[in-house]
Amino acid sequence: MNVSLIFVVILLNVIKESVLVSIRNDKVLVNRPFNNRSSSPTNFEHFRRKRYLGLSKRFKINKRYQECVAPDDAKGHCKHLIFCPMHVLKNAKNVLDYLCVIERMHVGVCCPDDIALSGLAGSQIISDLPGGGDDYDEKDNTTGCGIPIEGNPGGKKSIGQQWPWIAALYRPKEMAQGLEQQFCGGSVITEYHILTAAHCTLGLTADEIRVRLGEYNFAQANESRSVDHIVESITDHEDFDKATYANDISIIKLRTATSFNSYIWPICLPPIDRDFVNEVAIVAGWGQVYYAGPVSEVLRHVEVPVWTLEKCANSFLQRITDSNLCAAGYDGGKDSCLGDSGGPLMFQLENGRWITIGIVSWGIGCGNKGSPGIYTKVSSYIPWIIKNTIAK
Ligand code: 4AZ
Repeated sequence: MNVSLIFVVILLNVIKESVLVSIRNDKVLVNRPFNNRSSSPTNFEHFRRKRYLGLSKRFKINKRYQECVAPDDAKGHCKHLIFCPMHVLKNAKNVLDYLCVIERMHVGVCCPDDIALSGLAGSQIISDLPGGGDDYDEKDNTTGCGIPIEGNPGGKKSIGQQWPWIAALYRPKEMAQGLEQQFCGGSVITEYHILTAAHCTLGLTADEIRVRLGEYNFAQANESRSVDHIVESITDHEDFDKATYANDISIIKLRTATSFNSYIWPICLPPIDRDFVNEVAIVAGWGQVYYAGPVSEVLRHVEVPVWTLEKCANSFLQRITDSNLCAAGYDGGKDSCLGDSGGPLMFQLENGRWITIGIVSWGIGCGNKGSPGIYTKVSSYIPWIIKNTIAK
């Protein structure tokens, strides 16, 4: 072994060590529900049994915003999605024509005035929870998307309940030499829908993918209460470009609705007006623990700062657009990797709710200093997500 060979071996070990920490299991972040719910409507009797997807606590105000033209040229007002019956959208030829923006922050829908008066009616995005049971406190109306409910009564949340919106996409055993091969991640956004990356699902049919929810350790049977779901349909973004990975977003619809509990819970979609540059987000997944290394049996996560688009674009020859987010440790080592694709880049809002701001898309290697992970920016795709989930 000559001197240069020894040098190469040492260098390889240094690189390996630094990327090994790419996704670690840190302590749980402050994750307490926000309890000031003064703006919540309390006069809906059935409200307590419903969980819904929203963009922040304010989306619950059943208020008429700006005037607009609703489907069939009806006079309407912009309203939060949960307050407009979804058949209004389903009947519209082009759903996107009837979306509107509320206070520069939320995506709403132009709801006809004559049917928008009845209050909480948009049932399709209200997710029913199992009534009663260990995991669900009937009296608890302080949680919704992005705020996991506590685990066992009187007990602490287990590590498998830390990120209950994370979905694992895997190849069914019979199609993968008898082994369940997890190949991508995703996030639960409604009881039927998983948000993931188009490059994860492209070219695969529904029966070639299974979705496991509530999983933590793939190698251990009973440490969480995981549930396997059959896929009903896959909707890749129509403009996904497999050469550039532009519009790397896809929705998986489950054949049967999932039940929400302390292991399975939806994450919120982000507000559209906020840019998360310089904030610290978290990416989680079962992907490779270093570039070209083994995948992880347990769900790992790591904190990653969100880079400015300029700094990010300067790091790549490829085009980085404002529908992308870039995130990674500035010194390398903290990053997502192969197998984490499709999973969420998560951020906790000041009100305690977790939102998904990015979808793991691509990168050059993993954890290399100066080369962050590239994410699909979820806030750029809210109308597309609505069109392909609740309005479909
Ligand atoms: C991948 O190919 C991949 N370091 C995902 C994330 C990153 C690189 C590659 C980011 O799935």
